[in-house]
Amino acid sequence: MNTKKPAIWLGGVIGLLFTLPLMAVQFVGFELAGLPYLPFDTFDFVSRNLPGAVITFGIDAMVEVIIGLGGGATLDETAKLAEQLMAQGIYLLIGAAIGAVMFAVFRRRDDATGTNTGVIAGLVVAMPFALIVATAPLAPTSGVLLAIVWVGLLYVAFGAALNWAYHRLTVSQADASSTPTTITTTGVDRRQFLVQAGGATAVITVVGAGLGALLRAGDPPATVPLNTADNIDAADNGQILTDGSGNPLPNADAEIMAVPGTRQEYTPVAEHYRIDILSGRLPDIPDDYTLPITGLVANEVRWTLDEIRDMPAESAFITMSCISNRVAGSLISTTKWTGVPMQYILDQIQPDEDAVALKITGADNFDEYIELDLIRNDDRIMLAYAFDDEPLPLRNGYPLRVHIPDRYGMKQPKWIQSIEVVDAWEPGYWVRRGWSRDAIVRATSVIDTVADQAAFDADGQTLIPIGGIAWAGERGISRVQVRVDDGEWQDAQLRETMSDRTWTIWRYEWPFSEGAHKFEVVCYDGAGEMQITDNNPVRPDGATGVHSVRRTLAEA
Ligand SMILES: Nc1nc2c(c(=O)[nH]1)N[C@H]1C(S)=C(S)[C@@H](COP(=O)(O)O)O[C@H]1N2
Ligand SMILES: [Mo]
Repeated sequence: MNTKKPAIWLGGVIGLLFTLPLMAVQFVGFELAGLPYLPFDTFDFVSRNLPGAVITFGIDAMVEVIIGLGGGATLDETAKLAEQLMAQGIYLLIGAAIGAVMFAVFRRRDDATGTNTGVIAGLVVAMPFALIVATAPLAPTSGVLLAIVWVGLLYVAFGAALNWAYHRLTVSQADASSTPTTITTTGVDRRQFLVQAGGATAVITVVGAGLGALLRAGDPPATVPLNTADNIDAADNGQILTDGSGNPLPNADAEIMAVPGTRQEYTPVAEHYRIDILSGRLPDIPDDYTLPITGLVANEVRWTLDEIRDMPAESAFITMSCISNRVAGSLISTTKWTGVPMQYILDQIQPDEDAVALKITGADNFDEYIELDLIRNDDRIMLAYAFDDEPLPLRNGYPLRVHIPDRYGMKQPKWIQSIEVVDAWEPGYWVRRGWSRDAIVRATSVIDTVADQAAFDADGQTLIPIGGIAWAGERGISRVQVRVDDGEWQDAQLRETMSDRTWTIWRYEWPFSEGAHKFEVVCYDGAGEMQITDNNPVRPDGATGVHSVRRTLAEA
């Protein structure tokens, strides 16, 4: 008998198609039993092992697309979404590639019974995924063994399904002289089969994704908003004036007020930006968490959280930014941090003579090194356990994280699992991927609002308040200037800051004129140095450039 074997590209189509329900089933297992969701694990694996630039480029491109589509989410939510979409897209493409390769194999090993080839192919494909699961920075909550068995079963089913499809797609050539012995279909049946397979796939995918989403909806929210409407004082232009415990913020009665529409000077904790290397899941921190500090020390310790909370504590109002924050981006936030000074920790553990740095490792295997000399020279560096007087939210690093003034977030490890005292500084997670070695923050200024709705009359002219933030890390802000339509730079008024480690809220009252306008802002740090006005991308040292806003304004 003469049969026409299905083309390899058909394997790609079927592989892609069948990967959808495979993902849906994984999603249900993920939500129900903490089994792996391979798109995220695979993506995390790839991004760990690929040069950082490739992934960053991909995510940046996705972020542009999502922002272009008009998502109202903040940039970090958008970035997470982009990451997750990319992860699933990549997994689908891998599925297509697997399908094509399997069809190529089936074409060569053309056995009539078939199923065994599919099962074996599935087992082979499962192996690299099992490796990814076994080496994932966050072990699946189901346990690694169960996870690997699950992945094996899924890919056996996948291989068998592909093999079955392969045989359904095998078309017998019109050959009157022989009786078909294999399952044969005609071209019309083939099309029908693809449509049916597509339909069945869609149903399983939708049901699975729906079920997974339902299970997820039952989870408690990751964070509870602490600053609610009752501590927002309308008289202060919608700004929060108290911390989470209801105490007035240090600058609550500052004379200069934020312009309406300026971001919250004190970020509600639930809105604090979040950036980390995990695309899917947050780490599980055990109830009986302890922090081991080991290595080149006289006193190795293993502290409970209660022991750490009983140590001499310090609180500070702190602005932190991600090095990936673009000019005017939302990856920058301010809250009150509480923790134990790292100098106190050093006193307790007594580093050896030849000790040089702390190697800090997170529950996600993120690592970062801090030189002991840096700690000895700066009593503000802290091992933090609270944001806004509450334990750190899990997304922001519960139970412990580090604060280092004047450095971007990449230097402030979250979810600290262990600290090792070592005899050499080494590049940490992001530094190894080509980002700044020291990650010193760069001065930045942003226009948050041109508040035409808050226009007012003074001395016979209409003034429109313009406002925003400026930040230069520990150097502070000495001056902010605004210019309109390439005119003269004009000094803005600076609101007193919450501390010498927070951003500065500024305001400028602009004499209104009708029409289309361009507004620009620059800042100067405490030493009088102007921010870098050239445009630099976020990578490798943090973004710079002048923020400008265009608005067309009409007489009220
Ligand atoms: N364990 C761990 N710590 C981490 C990271 C991470 O991926 N894992 N990301 C760093 C980066 S790049 C930033 S900007 C800050 C963000 O902290 P946040 O999510 O609380 O805003 O955490 C830092 N600490
Ligand atoms: Mo970051």
